[in-house]
Amino acid sequence: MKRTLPKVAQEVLKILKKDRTRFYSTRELSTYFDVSPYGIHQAANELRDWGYVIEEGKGKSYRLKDLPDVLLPHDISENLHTRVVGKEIHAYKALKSTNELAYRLAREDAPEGTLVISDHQTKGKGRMGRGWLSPPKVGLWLSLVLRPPIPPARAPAISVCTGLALASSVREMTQLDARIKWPNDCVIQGKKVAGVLLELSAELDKIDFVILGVGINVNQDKQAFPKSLVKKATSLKMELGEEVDRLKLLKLFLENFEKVYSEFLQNGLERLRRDINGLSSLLGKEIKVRFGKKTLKGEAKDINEDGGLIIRTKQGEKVISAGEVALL
Ligand code: BT5
Repeated sequence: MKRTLPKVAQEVLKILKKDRTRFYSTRELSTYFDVSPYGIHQAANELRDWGYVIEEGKGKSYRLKDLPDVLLPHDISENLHTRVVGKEIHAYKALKSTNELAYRLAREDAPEGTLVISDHQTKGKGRMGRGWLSPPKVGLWLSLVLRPPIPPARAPAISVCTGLALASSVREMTQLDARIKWPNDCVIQGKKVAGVLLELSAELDKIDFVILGVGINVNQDKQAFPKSLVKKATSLKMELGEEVDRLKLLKLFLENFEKVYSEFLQNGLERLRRDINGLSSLLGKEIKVRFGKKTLKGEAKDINEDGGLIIRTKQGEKVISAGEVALL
């Protein structure tokens, strides 16, 4: 069920957030806007229902003691410095897959930048029918509706741009050495901390919309990963040794993504390429790429205008637009 916090409760919350050490009396709260003391009482209860810890003091006064450990639309949009991304937010406690819902919303004309986010995914999707583990409260599982005016062949560039926004956001927030692993991963010391899934609705020469799915492992402990993933996957908490604020990271990512995406729409990858290559985990390394039933070996050289990987092989330079990469 889509959730929105009623307006009065949102206003009360804003005031309580200003100073979390003090109690605000009902009288004081009701002078900020035209609401009866009973309305304030109701708003406090509403906030409690959403997981905010509201303490009641003497003479019907209220203090915000703690925030809920879930991502709520009004918290996401507060001080979010974007023009388009995240202007419409659909936040859920649990969904099968944020990509799936975003796809439906896009078909119903959801605007560019619409954000779908869920605390938990019961059937998170990876590429090519694979799954994506998305346990509750420890990650960022989100999708954005995009409507880029580019031909479908250039769509992989969006995946690489997202990798740049992911790696930069993680670096900025944690100082960890997060890198872009072409085509759709963000890795730390070779372990996957985030993945990107692009789903397209397009005609031959024109994209109708792109659903950009992003999963970031934030606060999982090692036990959250099955044995098969322990060597391949990691979370920011596991790398940093402490929890990371999911809300802060989400906003940073949305802001960084918007910057990178608008630069891409204006000038393609021309100027972004240097940053992308600078943060690549593959560049200059000997790699093996599997795509379809083929395998190619060589040195990762560069990315091209469409986000394809340029590899120097014994047979000369080759470009591939998607595949699985391993270091040799
Ligand atoms: C991806 O696929 O990396 C794309 C992941 C996209 C997930 C987001 S979450 C929000 C949005 N809604 C969705 O339903 N999906 C998107 P791929 O490169 O195919 O990697 C999938 C493989 O990574 C799996 O087969 C596992 O081996 C591994 N894996 C699964 N869950 C993982 C996790 N949480 N962290 C790291 N690796 C994982």
